[in-house]
Amino acid sequence: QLTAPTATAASSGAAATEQFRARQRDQAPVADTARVSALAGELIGAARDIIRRHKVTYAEFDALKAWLIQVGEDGEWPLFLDVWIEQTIEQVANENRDGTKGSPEGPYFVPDAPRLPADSALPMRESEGGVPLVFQGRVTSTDGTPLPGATIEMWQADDDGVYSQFAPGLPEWNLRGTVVTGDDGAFKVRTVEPSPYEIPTDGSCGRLIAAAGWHAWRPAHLHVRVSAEGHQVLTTQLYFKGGPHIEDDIASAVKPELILDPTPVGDGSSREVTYGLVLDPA
Ligand code: MBD
Ligand code: FE
Repeated sequence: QLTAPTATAASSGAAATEQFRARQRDQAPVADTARVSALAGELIGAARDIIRRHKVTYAEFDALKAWLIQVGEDGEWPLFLDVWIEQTIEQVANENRDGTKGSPEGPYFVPDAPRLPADSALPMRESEGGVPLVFQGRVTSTDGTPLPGATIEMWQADDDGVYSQFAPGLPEWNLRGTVVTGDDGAFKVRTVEPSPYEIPTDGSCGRLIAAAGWHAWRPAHLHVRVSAEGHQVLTTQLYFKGGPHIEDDIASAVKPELILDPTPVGDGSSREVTYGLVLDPA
């Protein structure tokens, strides 16, 4: 196990904010005036209701202002929104799909990870920590048709619970890759089991968690973003049966269908799991 310098809230937040901005830059506005008025109006109305119901004081209003300002300064808006809000956006976006269930993308996706053949290891360090894991299966359409040439973009935390490009001292593409499925839609990826993820305790999200007396943890998870011609992109996460915080994810994103139950291989020092990824036609 390698020891990396720890990620500060401000450094991982700045990287997440920059990643988001880079991908958002060319997006057209999505809402018309009437919809902006309805959404912003109801949001403001909901805040006013909370103030009345709880008799929010000036001291609390000022604490909120100071906190909101600091979230931006820490670059933690992507983290805050993806931890507490994205699960509901995902539910609404995917409510009519029949394929594999979705789960939030989160703040740590980076496009264009190295392309890898169907039977591959994710890029990792020579002495990468964590239990070695073989993650294998097939990408199919909802009617069962195998999807060769599909891409599975994978990213995950390492054994220290941190993501490359968002924590210092890691190779750029560590535990990130774009796996291309074979003729029969099959893939077989060698990686390591990630550790649970802790929201940085030294930033604004951490201060909220401490002030509210919550815990800061997400259960261990693998991220996948699966694309194939003629199909809707699937963004989801796969979790590990029985792992810490599988029942009390701070991001409320675990679904029973997304829980892996890997079996020990050989002397039990590594594990493997087979899981099918099913895409809805476009
Ligand atoms: C993560 O690693 C993550 O996957 C989500 C959804 C939110 C915060 C951190
Ligand atoms: Fe994550």
